[in-house]
Amino acid sequence: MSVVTGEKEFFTGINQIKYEGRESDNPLAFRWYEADKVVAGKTMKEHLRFACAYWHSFNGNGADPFGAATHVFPWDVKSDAVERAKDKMDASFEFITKMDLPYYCFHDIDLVDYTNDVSDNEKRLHTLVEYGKQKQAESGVKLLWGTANVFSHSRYMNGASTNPDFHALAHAGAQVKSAIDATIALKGENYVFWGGREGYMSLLNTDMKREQDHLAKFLHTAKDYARKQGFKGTFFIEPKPCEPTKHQYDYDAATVCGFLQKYDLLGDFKLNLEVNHATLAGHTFQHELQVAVDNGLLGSMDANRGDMQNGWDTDQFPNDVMEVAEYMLIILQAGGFAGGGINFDAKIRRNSTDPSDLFYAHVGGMDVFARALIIADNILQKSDYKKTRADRYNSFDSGAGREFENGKLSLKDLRDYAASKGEPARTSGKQEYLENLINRYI
Ligand code: XLS
Ligand code: NI
Ligand code: NI
Repeated sequence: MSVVTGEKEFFTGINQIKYEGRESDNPLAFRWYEADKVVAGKTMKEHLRFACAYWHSFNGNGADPFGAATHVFPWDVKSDAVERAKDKMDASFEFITKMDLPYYCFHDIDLVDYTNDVSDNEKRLHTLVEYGKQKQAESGVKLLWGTANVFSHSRYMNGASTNPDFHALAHAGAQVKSAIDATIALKGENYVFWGGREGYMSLLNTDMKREQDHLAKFLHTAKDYARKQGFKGTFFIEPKPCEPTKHQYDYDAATVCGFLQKYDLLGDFKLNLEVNHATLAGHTFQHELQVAVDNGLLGSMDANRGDMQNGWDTDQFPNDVMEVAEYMLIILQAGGFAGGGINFDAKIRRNSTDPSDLFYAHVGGMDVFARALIIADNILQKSDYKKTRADRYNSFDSGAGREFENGKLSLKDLRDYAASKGEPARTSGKQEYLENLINRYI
């Protein structure tokens, strides 16, 4: 990959970020992420498949419900929307290539501002897609996934595909159609549905069954269109329990697995799991990963972290080595992502106002995952972690336990076994032992 700048360089004074190793004290260098280093049979780049989230990095301006923008972007000055969008794309490819990120992800309206004119929006997006093709060709950067933002516009205040007004649903269809077209044109490897408004604020005014039927019908309609256009990638559903709705239908991994099965969407759809969404649902991210793996649905992940002391989607950059090591243990044992990667759906803080802050954030996130990959690989290769867990179940490996697993024992057989064997021995779950084992490999 080579650094790609447009006519103007936006992140002046910051060069290509390189691997300098553990001893480096350069804050703009990797200490762990070495793209071509082979770990567990693949390079770090192939395992981790990092992506930059266009919306947080190049649109998110630091505004919050209590205050105006604090991030003033030099690419956001021209008055013409398309020219402004091209500057933003120049800045984004400059950043992505300087960071050595192999992928990016976007919503339709991240690339270029939309108006209320459907045909004009299609034209605008098409222009940026053509520009993006050139940028991708020059840099080698690829599109991990595209999506449509069908939650910000006021017409979606009652939902997009679950809106009680069919007219609003049709607008969501128009946006998803052109976002799918853009994703295909840019050789996007996957397409994401995050249903931010697909849920309810009050059950008093909501026909939940009808809305969920509409959501499923909409997903089928979109999938059929994309397949007809030749899209070969995977569709991902991104679960989140709430925010902005009180209750989002794609609540968590287990809920979405049931939904996909009920509505006959397995086969085309997998999961894009996000750390901060798991914690909002009252789960660890490890739990969400394991649910997806156990159902054969681990597609991709949005990397970030929440805040222990508050309860919303703060989307901070990941930095906890022990926790991320536990994610990587699950991901490695599962054989990696099905088509997806690690998208930094994370934003720098409102008061992080230096251009270098975006670099520090990604350096930290990439390093913590690279380090976690090495730790997880060491644990799997060198320790008795897997054996300790498997041994807990060894009473099912032979004899009556095995017969039970094979469906050969009746309830009466269980009773007779219990009666003849007396009390079971107490067997330790060894939780503290395993917790210490992770720390030992850090
Ligand atoms: C919001 C979601 C969103 C999706 C893409 O909470 O994480 O950013 O990833 O629409
Ligand atoms: Ni996300
Ligand atoms: Ni999120």
